[in-house]
Amino acid sequence: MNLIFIVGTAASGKSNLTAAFSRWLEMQREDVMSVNLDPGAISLPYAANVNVRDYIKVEQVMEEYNLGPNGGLMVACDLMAGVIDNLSQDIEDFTPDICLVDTPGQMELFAFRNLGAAIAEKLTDAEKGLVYLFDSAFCRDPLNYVMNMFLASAINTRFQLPQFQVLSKIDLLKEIELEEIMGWADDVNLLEEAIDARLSGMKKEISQDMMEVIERIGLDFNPIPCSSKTNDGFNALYGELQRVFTGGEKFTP
Ligand SMILES: Nc1nc2c(ncn2[C@@H]2O[C@H](COP(=O)(O)OP(=O)(O)OP(=O)(O)O)[C@@H](O)[C@H]2O)c(=O)[nH]1
Ligand SMILES: [Mg+2]
Repeated sequence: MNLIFIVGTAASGKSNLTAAFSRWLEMQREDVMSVNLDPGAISLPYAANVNVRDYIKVEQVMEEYNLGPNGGLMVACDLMAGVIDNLSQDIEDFTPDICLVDTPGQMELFAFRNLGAAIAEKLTDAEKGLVYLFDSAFCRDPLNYVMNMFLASAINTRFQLPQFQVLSKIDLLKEIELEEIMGWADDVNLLEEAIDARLSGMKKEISQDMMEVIERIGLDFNPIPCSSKTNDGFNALYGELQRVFTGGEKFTP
């Protein structure tokens, strides 16, 4: 079994990717299941086979501890540590060949505290990977693109898993915008030129400094352009997952 965590900033398209890509994988006759690890996801665009909300619901935590939405989500995420065994058992009951794991909306709660990496380690013994979403809605601006590279690098440092980058929601981009962003991914000089031409002052300096740090971390950036509305890019994402995990074979023989 392979377990793929879907991670990204708030509203970057994690849940919709989990929904659309798992449906798409089913059509490729893969034995796929979806797991929701977001205790705050009151409605989901897919029927989760395993759901943390069977054990912890953010609205109950808010009421019980008298907290607002963010405090509630923080405590709910902390409580998740106590139900990992239940979730592991639930996943084991299904034993699919590939398992997509949707993660909490507030990425920092999951990824930048010990919780995320601990869950990733303890949830199953399966081989794991991570998809990091670059939200197209923000990536037109080179500063935001660089910030996403930085976050992706931080996630990589934290989780130490094979990591795939996806540029999400590409149906929202004009052809020319998509070409420009993919150009930045192909050739760092083009990104540096865009930073130089389109940013000024602090924004420019920060982008340049972050680029240096990102280069030092050395993560490879080839975001796969995808859309959960049109299923664009799913074939390429599937190909990359297969290349890394199965040597190019299907997950379900
Ligand atoms: N056009 C378009 N919209 C998308 C796509 N994927 C997600 N969205 C929209 O983006 C918003 C957020 O999508 P979600 O899938 O809920 O994102 P998320 O990362 O799970 O969000 P949180 O869990 O709340 O952080 C919703 O309004 C979706 O309809 C896409 O591929 N194309
Ligand atoms: Mg979500």
